[in-house]
Amino acid sequence: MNADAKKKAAALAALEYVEDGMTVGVGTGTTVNHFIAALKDRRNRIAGAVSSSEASSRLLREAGVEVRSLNDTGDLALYVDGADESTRHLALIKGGGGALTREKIVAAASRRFVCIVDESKVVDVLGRFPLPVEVIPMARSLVARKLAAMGGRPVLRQGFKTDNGNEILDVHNLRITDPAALEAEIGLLVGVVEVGLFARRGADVLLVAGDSGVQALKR
Ligand code: A5P
Repeated sequence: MNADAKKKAAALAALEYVEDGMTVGVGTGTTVNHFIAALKDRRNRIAGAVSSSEASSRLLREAGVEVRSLNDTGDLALYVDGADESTRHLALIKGGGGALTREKIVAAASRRFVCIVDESKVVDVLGRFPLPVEVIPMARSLVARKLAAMGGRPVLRQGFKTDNGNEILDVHNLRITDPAALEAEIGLLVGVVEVGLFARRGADVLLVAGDSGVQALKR
């Protein structure tokens, strides 16, 4: 099975968590795009979706799924999203697609976070994937210096603006042995909007697709 087929298998396995009448939190990325495509057949059985990005909103609307505002829905029963890396303890790096802030908001508002990945994303220690940090543009250099002082090598994502009009620093060379502590430390830097570590509120279920099928890891 190639990587995309594994992503699709993980996405289809997440359908099991979708119940009739739900408003589903929907993430961003190539794995979630398979989930959105599969939601098309369920569009008349769910109340709609809260989306974590303009890109996913567009795809949801094309699939006939109503995109709702989180301010109107209140808490969500379910959030489905991918990740760039996950530990077996379900701490994640996200934000490769730049949607980390809205993703973290939807995750915080959801009672169950089902994360869908292919097996290549599961790691022992987070940090091989550069850690995305969304910053207010005027604070970019200030935050970059602080991240460098923490031992990282921040690189500005060239030509990229988030849906919130901000910039992304991708931080290389981190070996993240305490994800919750680093999430808190970076989150407190002035000028940081969000950091793509999802450890304090990690996934509740990790659906990992490999050659032999989809395995569910639970928190
Ligand atoms: C988007 O900002 C990210 O958090 C994605 O969820 C993550 O990058 C996974 O993307 P893929 O499913 O495309 O690998």
